[in-house]
Amino acid sequence: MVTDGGGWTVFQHRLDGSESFNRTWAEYRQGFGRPQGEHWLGNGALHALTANGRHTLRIHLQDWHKHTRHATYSTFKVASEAQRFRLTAKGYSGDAGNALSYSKRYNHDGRAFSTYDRDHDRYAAGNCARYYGAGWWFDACLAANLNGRYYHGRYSGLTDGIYWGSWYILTDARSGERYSFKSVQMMTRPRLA
Ligand SMILES: [Ca+2]
Repeated sequence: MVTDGGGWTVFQHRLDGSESFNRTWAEYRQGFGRPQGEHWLGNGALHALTANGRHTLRIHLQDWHKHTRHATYSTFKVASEAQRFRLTAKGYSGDAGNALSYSKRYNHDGRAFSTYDRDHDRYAAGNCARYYGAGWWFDACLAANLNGRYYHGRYSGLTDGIYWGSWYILTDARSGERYSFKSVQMMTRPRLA
C-alpha cells in the first residue's frame, strides 16, 4: 500500500459488500475477511500495532461518482481489550471532515468498541451496534460508521450504511434518502518524527 510514502497497514477495507461487518466481539477481536478483499484486521492486532510509539490514522472514502476524500488523524491508538479497545483519534486534517469528533454529542474519539453482543456505547436505552448492525466505536450513537451495511449509494430507512457524517450529510433534505460509500480504507502507520 503506497500512500504518502508508504508504510501503511490497511486494517479495514470495504469495496463490494462481500463480507458481513455485523460480527461478534470475538470476531472483531480476531479479525475477519481476506487481506486482498473486504476485511477487518482485528482489534487485538490494532492494539498491538498502536500500543507503542505514536501512530497516524488515515481514512480514504470514495463515493459512487468517483470522488475521493480523506481524513487523517495524527494521533491514533486502540486500547487493550481490558479497556474495551477504546479509540483515540485526534489531530484531524484532510478534506472529508472530522466525523470522528463531529460534535460534543457525537464524538467517537475516546469511545469504547461495541458489537451486537457487547454494549459499551453511551446510548442508555439500547445497543447501537445491534441497532446499526456493525461493530464500531459508537457514542450515542453515531456521526460516522465505516463498518455499516454495504449499499450501492442511496438508500432509505435506518442510517445503517457506510456513513461519514461530515462529507455526506445524514439525510438528503429533498428526498429523505441516505448515502453509503462505494469504498473505504482505514490504515495506520508509525508517525514520522
Ligand atoms: Ca447502550
